[in-house]
Amino acid sequence: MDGQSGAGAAILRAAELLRRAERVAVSTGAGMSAEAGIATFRDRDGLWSKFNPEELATPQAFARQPQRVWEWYRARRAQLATVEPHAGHRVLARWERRFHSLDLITQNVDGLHARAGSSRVIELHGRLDVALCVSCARRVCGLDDLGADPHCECGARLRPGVVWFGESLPAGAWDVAQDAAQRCEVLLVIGTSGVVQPAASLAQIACAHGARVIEINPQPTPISSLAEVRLAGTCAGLLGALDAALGDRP
Ligand code: BJW
Ligand code: ZN
Repeated sequence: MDGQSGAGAAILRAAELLRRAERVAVSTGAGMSAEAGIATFRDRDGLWSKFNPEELATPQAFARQPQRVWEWYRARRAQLATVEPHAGHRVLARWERRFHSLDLITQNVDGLHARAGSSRVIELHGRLDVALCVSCARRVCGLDDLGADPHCECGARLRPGVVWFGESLPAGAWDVAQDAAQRCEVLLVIGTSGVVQPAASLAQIACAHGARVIEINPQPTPISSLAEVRLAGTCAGLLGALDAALGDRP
């Protein structure tokens, strides 16, 4: 079954919830970028099936083996230069003009939402195209190859500008995301396995504040039980179908 077939009634229900909403929040995970060609983490062929997160995505791993960690991030940064946002990213970018307010929250580090034209993206886990000095406040932006063990002008080591396990989220990002979840009437959760905190808790927060939750994911997740509408399929096609079902405003 492709992303759209069999989902007609659910799409109409989701479109109805969205049509009545003024304040919408969207929370995306790695599944959002899968159709752009970027691997997810926890799917059968995902990154964590080939790599051990404890050896690559913790501050302890970086302290132990900075060159090994940078090798992995260099490969992912190089891949990022070869991919493009897909139609689903562009639908979400257009929706900034459709709703009174649209808060787009992502766990993704690939910057594809911004590249598709979304102007305000709350990035909870940082960005692959940023490197940070571990000592001073310097940020090095862009996808240039920084070498095997890059260092800052101040002499300290640079690290990937992403959030590893056990680290806090970027200053302010979690507060803004939490606020968006509390204020929205509809939360659309797309392509996340819903196991990484605190991002996964956005659905509970939204529900507790009276929002309706719509989930787009080919697989059920811990968030599914909170979803009033579950669109079981892939996001590029389903977001296109949802956009078409919404029609022209109003
Ligand atoms: C499709 C699709 C298609 C496929 N269309 N869908 C117990 C012990 C130790 C620690 C903890 C603990 N309990 C909680 C913690 C904390 C920890 C945590 O949650 N761990 C759990 C895993 C156990 N969290 C943290 O440490 C976080 N920090 C923290 O909590 O600080 C304290 C704090 C508290 C409160 C407020 C503020 C701070 C930090 C988490 C950092 C996560 N980092 C990573 C790596 C980023 C860098 C990098 O990319 O290298 O972030 S891990 C990885 O997982 C990445 C992702 O953003 C994140 C989430 O993954 P996501 O997006 O859900 O992807 P997948 O692969 O899991 O799922 C993809 C989904 O898409 C699947 O469901 C598919 O079905 C679907 N899909 N194709 C739609 N086409
Ligand atoms: Zn520095």
